[in-house]
Amino acid sequence: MSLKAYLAARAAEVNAAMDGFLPKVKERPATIHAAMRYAVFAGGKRLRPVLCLAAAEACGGEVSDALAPACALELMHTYSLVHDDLPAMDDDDLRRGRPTCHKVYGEGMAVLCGDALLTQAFIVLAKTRPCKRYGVREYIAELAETGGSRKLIGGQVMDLEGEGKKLTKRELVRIHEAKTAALLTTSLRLGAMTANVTPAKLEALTKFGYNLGLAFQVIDDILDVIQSTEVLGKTAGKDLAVEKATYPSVLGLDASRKEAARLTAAAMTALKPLGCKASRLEELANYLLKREY
Ligand code: GRG
Repeated sequence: MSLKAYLAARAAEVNAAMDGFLPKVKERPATIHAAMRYAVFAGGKRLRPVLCLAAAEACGGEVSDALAPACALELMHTYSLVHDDLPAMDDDDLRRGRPTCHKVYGEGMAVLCGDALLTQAFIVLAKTRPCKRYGVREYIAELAETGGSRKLIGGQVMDLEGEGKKLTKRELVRIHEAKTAALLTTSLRLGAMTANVTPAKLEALTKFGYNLGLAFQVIDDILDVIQSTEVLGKTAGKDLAVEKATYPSVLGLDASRKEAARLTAAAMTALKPLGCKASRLEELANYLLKREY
């Protein structure tokens, strides 16, 4: 199957599962369920769930066993986008090509929508089938640690506190290790765990996720500079406009491109212990690097 077909097929499986995992709009109170569905079914790339499913497959597991964690990851990711777009945070009007959640449902409802999506992530994750090495306790601990104040929220704190300041490369990397790389790494880890992965292979996927996650962020920052709002589905040039520290602003555009390529190569090297079963993950990493061009 081509990568394009693979991405479309896995995204469709995730969307169908997500539909089943989310409360229906007619369930009361209807507004919050409509807002949750608005945020989730807005056409995201489903990158985290796809990485989760691909990692399960690379470790000899079944896609069906990894669907619950895959959806939980997308729910946590979507919550972070809804809250990040709020006026008190990044203050954005456009996300995934549509008005942001608070623009449609109001700020109070968007706060609650993010809270509900985060809570729903754990309801869904708790449905994951335990295997020999990993039980529901391990799955929950993995995602909770990633969503907490040491990772996702910690990264957002460093981001907020860095606003208007000139950051060093080290400080910038620290933010994105916590924000972007942590959730991508956990996506791979959770998928692999459903396949009863060995500790050695889990470690290899952790290194892969770290490098892939940072490469993804470098490219995201480059795209913010070189692409249009229409293509991005979010406000282009926003980082520059609010004087936010980004890879291009700290390293320059050329050095950022080289950094993305270096990180992608490091990600590929990390995959070696998984052998040829990791070819889909390699393809995904290359695809993410090339989305710039
Ligand atoms: C806890 C509020 C809060 C925030 C945590 C992750 C995060 C920090 C904020 C989200 C906004 C942001 C700029 C994150 C960086 C990672 C990133 C590039 C997200 C966009 O991911 P894509 O491109 O989006 O996969 P789609 O829409 O395709 O799912």
